[in-house]
Amino acid sequence: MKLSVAVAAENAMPSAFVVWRGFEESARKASELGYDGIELALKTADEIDPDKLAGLLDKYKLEVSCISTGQVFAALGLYFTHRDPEVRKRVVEVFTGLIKLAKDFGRIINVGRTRGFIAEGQRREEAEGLFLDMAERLCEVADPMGVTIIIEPVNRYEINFVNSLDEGRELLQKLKFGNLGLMPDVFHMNIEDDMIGKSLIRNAPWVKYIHFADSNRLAPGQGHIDFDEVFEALKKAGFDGWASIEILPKPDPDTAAKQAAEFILPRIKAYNNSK
Ligand code: LER
Ligand code: MN
Repeated sequence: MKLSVAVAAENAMPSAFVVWRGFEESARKASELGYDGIELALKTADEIDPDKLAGLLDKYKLEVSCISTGQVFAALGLYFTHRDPEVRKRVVEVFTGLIKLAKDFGRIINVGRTRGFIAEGQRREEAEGLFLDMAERLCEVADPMGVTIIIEPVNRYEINFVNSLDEGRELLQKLKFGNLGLMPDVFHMNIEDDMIGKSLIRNAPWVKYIHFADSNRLAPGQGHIDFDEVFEALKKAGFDGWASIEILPKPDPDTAAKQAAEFILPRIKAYNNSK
C-alpha cells in the first residue's frame, strides 16, 4: 500500500476538498512528510500542464495516485444523472480530457459527487439508468487507455445516490467492465456501512483505492475510527493499492497533513512488511 494526499490548483474554489492548494508547494510538502504521491483534484485537464507535472513528480520523487473529479460537480455543475443530454455530453468531454491525463498520471479516475443524485421528481430508476449509461460510455473511453474508473460511495447528508459500498457494488455489477471499481472513504463508511472492516472484506474484489479521514473528518488518529480494524480488513481483502488522505485542513493544512502522515505511514510500513 502507498500513501498520497489530496491537493488542488492554487485558485481552486473553497469547495475543493483538499489538504493543500498549489501543485508545486503541495508536492514539496508531501514529499518532505514522506508521502508517496498526490491525488489531484481537478475540474478540467487544462488546469495542469502535463510536462510541468512530470517535472514536479520527478523532482519530488512522487507519483499521482488518482485524478479526482469533485470539482467537475462543485465548480462546473456537471454530473452523470443530469436530465439534459447536452449537459451529459459536456460531462463526457470533460471526463475524456481527464481520462487522457490519467493515462500518463495514475491511471485512476474517481467519480464522487459527479455521479449525480436523484433529483426532485426523478425516479430512482431514471437516475440509475442515466448513471449506468454514462459509466458505460466513460469505461469505453478509459478501457483502451488502461484507466480505471472508481465510484466513491458518499454519505446521505451529501448525496442521495450510492451511499454505501454494498449499494455501489450492486450498481457496478450491472455493468460488464473490468476497469471499474469502488473507492471506499472510511469517513463515509463510518456513517453508512454496517461495520467498516466487514464491508471492506465483503466488497474486496471491487476495492481499488481508499480515502482515509477520521470520524470527524480530521486527520486519522484525531477521531474514533478504528484504523487497526481498517488495516486488518484491507489485509484480509488483499488490498495493495493507494490510500489517500482527504481531510479538513484543520487546525491548518500543514499540521493536518503531518498528523495524518505520522499516524498512517508507520501503519503502512508494518502492513507492507507483513506480506
Ligand atoms: C470526496 O472524495 C468526498 O469524500 C466528498 O465527501 C467530498 O464532498
Ligand atoms: Mn472521499
